[in-house]
Amino acid sequence: MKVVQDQRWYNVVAGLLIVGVLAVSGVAFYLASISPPASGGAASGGGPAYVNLTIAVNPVNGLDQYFPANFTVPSGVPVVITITNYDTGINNVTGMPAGTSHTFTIPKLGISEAVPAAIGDNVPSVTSYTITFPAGQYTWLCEAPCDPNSMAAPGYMSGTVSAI
Ligand SMILES: [Cu+2]
Repeated sequence: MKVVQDQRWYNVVAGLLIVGVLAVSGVAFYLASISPPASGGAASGGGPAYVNLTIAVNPVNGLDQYFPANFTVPSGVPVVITITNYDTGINNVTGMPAGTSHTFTIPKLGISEAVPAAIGDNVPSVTSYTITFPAGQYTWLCEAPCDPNSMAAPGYMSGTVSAI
């Protein structure tokens, strides 16, 4: 009888440990997803460079935000910009496909790319675009009417790309 009780106790402890590990790894995944590298690595030999941007809700103030909004890329080589979007909101943008959530627009280069809405809660859309930047500073912005407060605050739905 006592042995059976002990076994149950061990099962409960093992279950709690598993739940704890899952919770910790879930938080770690979330933090990793909202903290991508600040810039892509410059490729040697003129190959592509890579930048990862994440659109998510700012955990402090609840605003939609690009992470990071300001970043540096190598100039004169293709830069693969991958945008992971956790926002399920759809915003109608003239000239963009249905289901567009945000845009990544660089007026100076005449570039405007659609970012599709997330597929579901915690199931992001992932979209990549390749852009070659001449050396210089470029303002980017989101043209979707996604959140007036985000759009009014630099660093949320607008920022600067420095191509060096
Ligand atoms: Cu936006």
